[in-house]
Amino acid sequence: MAHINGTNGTNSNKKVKSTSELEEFDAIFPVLVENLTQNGLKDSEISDAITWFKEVLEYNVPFGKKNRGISVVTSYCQLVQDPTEENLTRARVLGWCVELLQAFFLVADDIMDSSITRRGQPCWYKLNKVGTIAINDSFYLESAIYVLLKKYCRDQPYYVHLMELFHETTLQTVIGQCLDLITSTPSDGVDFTNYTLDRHAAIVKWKTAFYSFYLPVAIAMYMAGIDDSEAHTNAKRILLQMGHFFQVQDDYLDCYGAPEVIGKIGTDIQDNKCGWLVIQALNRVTPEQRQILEENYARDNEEKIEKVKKLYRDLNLSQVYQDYEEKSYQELMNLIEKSSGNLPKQMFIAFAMKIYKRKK
Ligand code: GPP
Ligand code: MG
Ligand code: MG
Ligand code: MG
Repeated sequence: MAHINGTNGTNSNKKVKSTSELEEFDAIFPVLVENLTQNGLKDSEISDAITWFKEVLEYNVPFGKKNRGISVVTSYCQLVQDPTEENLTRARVLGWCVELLQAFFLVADDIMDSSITRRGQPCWYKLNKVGTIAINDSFYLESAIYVLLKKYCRDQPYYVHLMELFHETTLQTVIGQCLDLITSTPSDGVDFTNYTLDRHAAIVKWKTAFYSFYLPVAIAMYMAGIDDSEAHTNAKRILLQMGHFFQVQDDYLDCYGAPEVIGKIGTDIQDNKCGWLVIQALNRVTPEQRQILEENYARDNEEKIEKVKKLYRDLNLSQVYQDYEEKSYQELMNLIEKSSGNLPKQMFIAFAMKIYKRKK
């Protein structure tokens, strides 16, 4: 896929270039931490809690790839010629709001998935001093979004759009997480009946695609004054398809990614997840191989996990994935060509460039 390498996907005439944007973006994080904590730290009644929250923010928010957050800024710059410094700062703050939403989800998701590491460090709930306090901390991370939204955007005409968008996106993600969890929690033993591509498509659309792909671009569109439903429907169609591919890739990397590169240790096999790999396996197994899956999937036991991975190797799922990635890229480019309407194709292509052929 040489054609998708060698370009940063941004328009060089625009004010923001992706290389320096990460630095600009990172530079305002300490300012936001200061905003979120300065008043509370001065109030002796609650200062212990706010000191704790400062650590929650610093441990859980800034160490990801930040593709979602930065996409708010790069998309905004694709939609608006010569943005003012003030609006660029606003776009960066809103990008950090998306990163706060992501941190809220991840802190909670790691508890639900019994995960061990995240972004190259122990999951927050795994720290001795944290444990189930992490549940409360995830609520704090969510609340912080609305503090920043109010502080930076309450006078803007799109304030209510953004507030509704964050609320709706949170509900969509909670629905997706519920589908993910109840599909992987059978009432009686391992039961692959519901492990279909249709169920998988529903899980990934709701738990990942809305918040990871539609949300950042929709924020940029509202900031740019684009609020007509046709434009949002077009953008959503493209971005949900991108999000679908992204979560297939996340499922693939859960098994095939190197933990030191992806920053997390996969848990999908022992967690009985309705992931893309097990569905591909189920579609290819002989009756004997299906029995191996039934006896070894969903068990928190290294030898059993290894047997599932060996079966995936025997079925050559790695190649199945490479073929899927190539095909999915072509389909996405066709969809962008066909469905962008009045929106700049480059805005979508730039986002796609960040995820295809990623290793982490
Ligand atoms: C990714 O699933 C989905 C989320 C992080 C959304 C969580 C939603 C909540 C309402 C808490 P995943 O478990 O495959 O992600 P990862 O592989 O990063 O753990
Ligand atoms: Mg998880
Ligand atoms: Mg999960
Ligand atoms: Mg995963």
